[in-house]
Amino acid sequence: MPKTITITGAAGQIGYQLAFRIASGQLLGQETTVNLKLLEIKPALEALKGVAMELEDCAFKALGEVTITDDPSIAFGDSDFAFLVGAKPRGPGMERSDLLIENAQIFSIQGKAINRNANKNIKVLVVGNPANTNALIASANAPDINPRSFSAMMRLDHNRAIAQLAKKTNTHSSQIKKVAIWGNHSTTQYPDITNSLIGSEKAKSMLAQDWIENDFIPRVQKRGAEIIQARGLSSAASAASAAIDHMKDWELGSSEDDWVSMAIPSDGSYGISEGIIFSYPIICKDSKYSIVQGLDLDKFSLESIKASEEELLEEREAIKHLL
Ligand code: NAX
Repeated sequence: MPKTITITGAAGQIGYQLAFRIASGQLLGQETTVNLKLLEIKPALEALKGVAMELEDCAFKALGEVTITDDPSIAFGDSDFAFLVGAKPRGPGMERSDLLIENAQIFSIQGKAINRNANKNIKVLVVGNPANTNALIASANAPDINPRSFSAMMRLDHNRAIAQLAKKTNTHSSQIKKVAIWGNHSTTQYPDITNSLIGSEKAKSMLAQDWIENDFIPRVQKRGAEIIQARGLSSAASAASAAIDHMKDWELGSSEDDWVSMAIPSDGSYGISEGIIFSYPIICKDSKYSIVQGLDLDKFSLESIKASEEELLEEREAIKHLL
């Protein structure tokens, strides 16, 4: 059965990476035909046409039809998987609260379009920032779709944490397991290695607490800014790669001996307010996710997690008229 995959902001940096990787079979494999529905705003439609032409020129085996549009109801028509990447960037003099409100409008329109037009079992990944609260808005505007279908991307933060641990311990990233990112995709996120393993050893026993608190955690939290500083542009290929990791694991299952990090609607686990889109350690199986339960959280972890929860509650308050 062919699958319909929507990408919003498809002419942007991340969209340009994502579309080709999905079309080449890196999400659902070579044997599943994917029909891409690419959404952009009107001024970017010409550029999007160029993206569609390049997709055609790749002659990918797994690619079916490509639709380009600026109409959300067309873009989300029969959608099985949606990557909500397009968002308004923070302009000069814009406060974080202005950014929230500007983007809130976009995600409320897209939530309604998903509700009316998508497959009822759709899986939605919000990448566009502020991703967690945008996912909340989209979900609230799609009352006929299970809220568990909406998630926000923390996988880039998760992968960044793994990469930093591998570098520090001179190991390969494949040897690092059970990293968790808790909270919001912002600098309040809590990269947690309390239960992480490097090979068969506890990461905590190999690393100084001072390095964890004063080097590792802030580095992961601020890695996005470090990339902008170096590249002059924000992370794009790594973000698209993380988006594929997120959706692929959700659909096909994550490794049995490992966790991933996904921001999903809180069910109250670990005392987090219900409903906010909060990142937890997650296991995916049978096309569903579940929160890893029963972890001990020390005082430092609890305080860090609470700070990120507070921020998400403030964000929810700022856009409550759209919920
Ligand atoms: P770009 O500015 O290159 O692309 C965004 C695209 O979205 C543009 O082509 C724009 O025309 C389009 N767009 C804007 N409003 C739209 C709408 N209403 N409907 C459809 N398309 C619309 O940004 P890019 O570097 O691709 O980043 C996209 C988003 O990802 C940003 O919000 C960015 O902050 C966010 N990120 C989130 C990450 C995460 O881990 N959650 C990491 C990477 C990235 O920074």
